[in-house]
Amino acid sequence: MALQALVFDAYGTLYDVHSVVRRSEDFWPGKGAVLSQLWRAKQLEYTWQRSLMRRYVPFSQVTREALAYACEALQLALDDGRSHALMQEYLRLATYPEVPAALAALRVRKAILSNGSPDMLAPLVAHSGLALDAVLSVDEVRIFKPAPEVYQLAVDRLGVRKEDIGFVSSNCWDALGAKSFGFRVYWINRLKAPVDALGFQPDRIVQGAHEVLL
Ligand code: LAC
Repeated sequence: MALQALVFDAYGTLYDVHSVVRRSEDFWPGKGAVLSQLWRAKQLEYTWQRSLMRRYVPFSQVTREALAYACEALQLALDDGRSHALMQEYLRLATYPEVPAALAALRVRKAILSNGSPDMLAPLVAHSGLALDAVLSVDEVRIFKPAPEVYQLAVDRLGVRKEDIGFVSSNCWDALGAKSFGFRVYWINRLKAPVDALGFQPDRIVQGAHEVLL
């Protein structure tokens, strides 16, 4: 029953991608929340489309291109300066409030496994001060979650059997991708959403990182 390692998704799970709203509001008052939602939705869509097309590019490029799309769709004027400023926000996203203490209290090996590219993850993790044993990026396998190759990367790099890894994500599609692969899965359901209809169920549904392993 005891898990040998916990592997966390980054964006949306440990780090709040909607931290970008405040900076967006400076540029386009009243539009920050809608921009943030569309930006995130397109960012994820592009990862899935690129994975199916076998046209991997790093998440930093995906994120920048999704921002450009979202601004065009919402008719918000984006120049290089604003694009750069918003991309910089991604390097210092806030952690969800319970995350730092929750991770510190978990006495097991902890890693991040993220779609994020190393150029985004390294400054983000450093800025947040979270203590992790490994930060793993899909960049090594050049395909995005929920491709099984990505979850296998955690098995290979941590040297732990998949049955002994607990995977934690707030993104239901990611949680179920991890379950399909064979991890023991905690879905952090902060928004009280229904489970995606993909033929799998998370092992545990929790409200925040502080409920993992309880
Ligand atoms: C990640 C995305 C899925 O961090 O949020 O991998």
